[in-house]
Amino acid sequence: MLPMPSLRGTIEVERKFVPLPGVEDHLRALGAELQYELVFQDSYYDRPDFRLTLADLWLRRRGDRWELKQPPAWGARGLRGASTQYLELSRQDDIARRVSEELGAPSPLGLDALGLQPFATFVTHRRQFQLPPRGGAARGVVVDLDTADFGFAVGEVEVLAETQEEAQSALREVEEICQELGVLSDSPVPGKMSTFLRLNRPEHYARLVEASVL
Ligand code: V4E
Repeated sequence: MLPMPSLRGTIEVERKFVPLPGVEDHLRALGAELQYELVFQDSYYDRPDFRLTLADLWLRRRGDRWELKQPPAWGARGLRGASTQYLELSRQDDIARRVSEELGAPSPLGLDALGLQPFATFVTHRRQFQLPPRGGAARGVVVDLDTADFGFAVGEVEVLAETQEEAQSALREVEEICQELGVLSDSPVPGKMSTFLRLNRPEHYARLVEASVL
């Protein structure tokens, strides 16, 4: 595995689950509190040959900001069984640099000049819960309950980490919370994006499954 160049971001360690009725009561019983309720639109972008997503790079526009998720180290995958870890970049200059590099374009090129096209747009209604920090951890665990406008609901347990070492303990914490919530499934639970692609972009979906990205 190659060392990670200096991209500034946070590692999001997460596990998706199927939100069954009563999940909010269960969360509150574990001490979780509703932090906010929010509606937002995401548009995901790629080249027509799916070059970014085939490299497990997820570029989206949320509101007026670009965001990018990529595996935390070059050459790694963002998956560990049913849990995932991705480096989230939110600095607009880092995102343009990383995407330009992946596309072999001279850097820094603006994202508007890279021939990118939106391949998925959907609106999410999110209820975000926060669990208190445990065992001396600096950050609490966040649980998102999402409903997308194409009729799909998913839950996510997530912990943010700054380093790979922190990400390892975050993985354990995420799995522990899923266990306590009774939602620890052995196999990965599909998220909004993979469901959107399966329903609306079957060719793109098939390419990503074939390449073991989804
Ligand atoms: C990383 C990724 C995709 C991008 C969407 O990421 P996700 O965290 O599912 O979206 P969302 O809206 O919850 O973002 P947040 O607000 O938490 O930042 S689409 C596919 N992947 C990779 C991936 C994968 N291969 N398998 C699983 C189970 N999840 C994600």
